[in-house]
Amino acid sequence: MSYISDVLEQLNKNNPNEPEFIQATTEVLESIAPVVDANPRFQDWALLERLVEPERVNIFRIPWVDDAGKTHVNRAYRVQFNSAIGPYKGGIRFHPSVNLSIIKFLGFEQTFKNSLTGLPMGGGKGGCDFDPKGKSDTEIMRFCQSFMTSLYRIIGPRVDVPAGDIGVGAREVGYMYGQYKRITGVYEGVLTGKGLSYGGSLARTEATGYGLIYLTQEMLNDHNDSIEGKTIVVSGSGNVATYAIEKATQLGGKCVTASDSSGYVYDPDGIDLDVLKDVKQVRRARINEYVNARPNAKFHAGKRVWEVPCDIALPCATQNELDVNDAKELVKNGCKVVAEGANMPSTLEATKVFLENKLLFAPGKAANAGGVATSGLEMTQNTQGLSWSFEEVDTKLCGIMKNIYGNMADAAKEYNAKDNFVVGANAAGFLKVADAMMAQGII
Ligand code: NDP
Ligand code: 2IT
Repeated sequence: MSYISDVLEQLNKNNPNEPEFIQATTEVLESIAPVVDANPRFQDWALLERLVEPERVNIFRIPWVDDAGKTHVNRAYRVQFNSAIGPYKGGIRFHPSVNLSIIKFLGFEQTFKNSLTGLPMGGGKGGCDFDPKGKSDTEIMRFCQSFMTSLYRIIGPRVDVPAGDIGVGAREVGYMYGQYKRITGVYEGVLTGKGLSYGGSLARTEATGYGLIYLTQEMLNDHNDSIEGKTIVVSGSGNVATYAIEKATQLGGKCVTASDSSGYVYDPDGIDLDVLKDVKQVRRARINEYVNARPNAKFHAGKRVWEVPCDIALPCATQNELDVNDAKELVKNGCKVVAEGANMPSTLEATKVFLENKLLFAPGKAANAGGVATSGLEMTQNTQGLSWSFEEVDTKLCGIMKNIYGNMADAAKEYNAKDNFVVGANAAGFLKVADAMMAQGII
């Protein structure tokens, strides 16, 4: 443990203004103590020191001109965190809160998540402090083109393969892909999450949300239970939340909430997906508009969903959206299962509350790995010049999520922490990366 504390101490000194990055690294390092203790060579070869230092951090400016002719400059990042087991792979986020700490934490998490999928993908993440809200379609396009004009020289299908994340969906990926192709003159699978007409994979849109529910169902089955008949509280109303609600509803669960940064809606009859998709995907409107079409539903301005009693909670919006008080309230109201669709939505203290109270808690790097796993399947289809059917991709996705659950449950048992899936996911994800890094020497 003293090796781990020393690394954490140095990490805190080296990254004083990066709270999210410190949070993510602390959670992982503290939970893998038994694995590290069993392998003294890791310390001899400074494995942990190398693991917490990104291989490369790129920071670049994005100038763009709005519809009124005014020039703006945003700051963008691409953190190429770890390429031990494959090319860098991970999404791009457009949100005003984006900074180096957030992109580093996401890249670090991505490294372990990608390892857990069993596919050969390293970890990376990118983003920009650009706010897409209220921008016209042509502004979004010009911004994406400018972003790619700076990004293209550091990415490639065997180098670094970006995808979507908060604020980046099919529309943005399309504009970025077009600009990459225009600059390089090469038609290749450099991005995932592409449209179906130009190399995208069926089921990639649904994959993160569906995968979250497949893993949750597997975890419940393993404990002689299921999603059927459960009341489910979901935060967010973007890509992950929408398809989590869709699959959970198909499996007989009742999802009663959806939210965005303005508040949440509670629908006692279960969220109506047609209405949610119309508000969020078609009209790109605020969540309060949901209640216009659903008279029994209520909008709660400025509130978070965790006050609503439920059996299962699915945080699917953003990091640190669920704090220690929210966790206590969920437990008090009888919640038994938490599965993270977002990346690091629970604070360290909230996670502790879940584990102490013996909830089934599936951490994001396992629970939301279905998105990047399906991105991996898109890469394979692009390389082979194939396009698989929805059922083929969905079946593979389901298999991957079951495997992830099995591997993290086994790892938890092996390290005497049965049903502690924080230990299980971190240990299982870490071991493959550590093995590859040790085999490749001190690089
Ligand atoms: P979207 O942009 O589609 O949706 C994001 C949702 O979260 C919106 O409802 C948004 O509300 C809300 N949100 C974002 N930031 C904040 C904030 N600071 N405070 C409150 N609400 C916020 O993103 P995704 O659904 O793709 O991503 C959601 C989460 O899932 C993220 O943590 C992402 O990293 C993670 N994830 C995504 C994957 C993917 O394939 N897309 C894969 C794995 C994980 P508003 O519109 O008001 O901002
Ligand atoms: O956080 C994530 O795993 C994603 N945003 C998806 C990454 C990807 O490469 O599909």
